[in-house]
Amino acid sequence: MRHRTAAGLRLEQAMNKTLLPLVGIAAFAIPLALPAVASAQSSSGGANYQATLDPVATNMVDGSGMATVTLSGNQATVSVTANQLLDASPHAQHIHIKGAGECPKADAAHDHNGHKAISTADGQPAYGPIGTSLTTKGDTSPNSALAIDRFPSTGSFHYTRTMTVTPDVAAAVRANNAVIVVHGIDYNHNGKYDSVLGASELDPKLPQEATAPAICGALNSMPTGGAGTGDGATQAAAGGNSSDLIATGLGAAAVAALAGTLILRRRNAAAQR
Ligand SMILES: [Cu+2]
Repeated sequence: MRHRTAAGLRLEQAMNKTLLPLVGIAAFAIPLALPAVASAQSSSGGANYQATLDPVATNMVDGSGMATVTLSGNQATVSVTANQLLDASPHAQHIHIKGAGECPKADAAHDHNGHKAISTADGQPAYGPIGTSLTTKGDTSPNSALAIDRFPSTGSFHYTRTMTVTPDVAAAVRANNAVIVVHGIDYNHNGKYDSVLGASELDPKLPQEATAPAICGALNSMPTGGAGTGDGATQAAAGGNSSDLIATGLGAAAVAALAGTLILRRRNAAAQR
């Protein structure tokens, strides 16, 4: 019988850790009154940026949304409102930077399993790689790009979170070169992520629909004292609706299955590091 190596032990510990999010997802089925995601805080003194989130061309999205960022130093309060995306399905969302600072146009589409669509990779020349993962809790780095158990999982949601972003993300926002992208589409409108577009290039175990960009908008600075986003009233309203983030137990099993494959992917990714 072999002794456990230190590396083997670490892997075991890592695997145990990755099981925990599944427990959390099971809890989604229970309508808990969770505290608001956003803590009450004043955003006075920060610079405001706003993006209108429009459907990504060719991806058969009916939804829409709005995002605001209030930036003070490297502290960002990010709010995302999304409407009419695929319900009961996780929607990864990020601040993308270092691209062209815009959303992909129809000519970015490629053939995916016989259908013209824009995958996350197809959109990268336009919006660039991930700078910040807009998770509901925990890590916000690109490592959490597909941390599906920590993203909104309803078709319509209000998200607000204050986080510290990296200096390059803060710089990109100030340079109007940052883009908000919410992912997860239902290309064939059958009510679920499936393989109509084949597999995601981010992870062949995931359907392309789960990771393709759904709505997108470039952040642009707003005049000080402009539309009034990011003020106390808006914050409170967004926080009050934050139960949308964890609302609905519908499809919890599907989410758990998806999260399982994502966890596998993360485990594999970790093993490759
Ligand atoms: Cu993204």
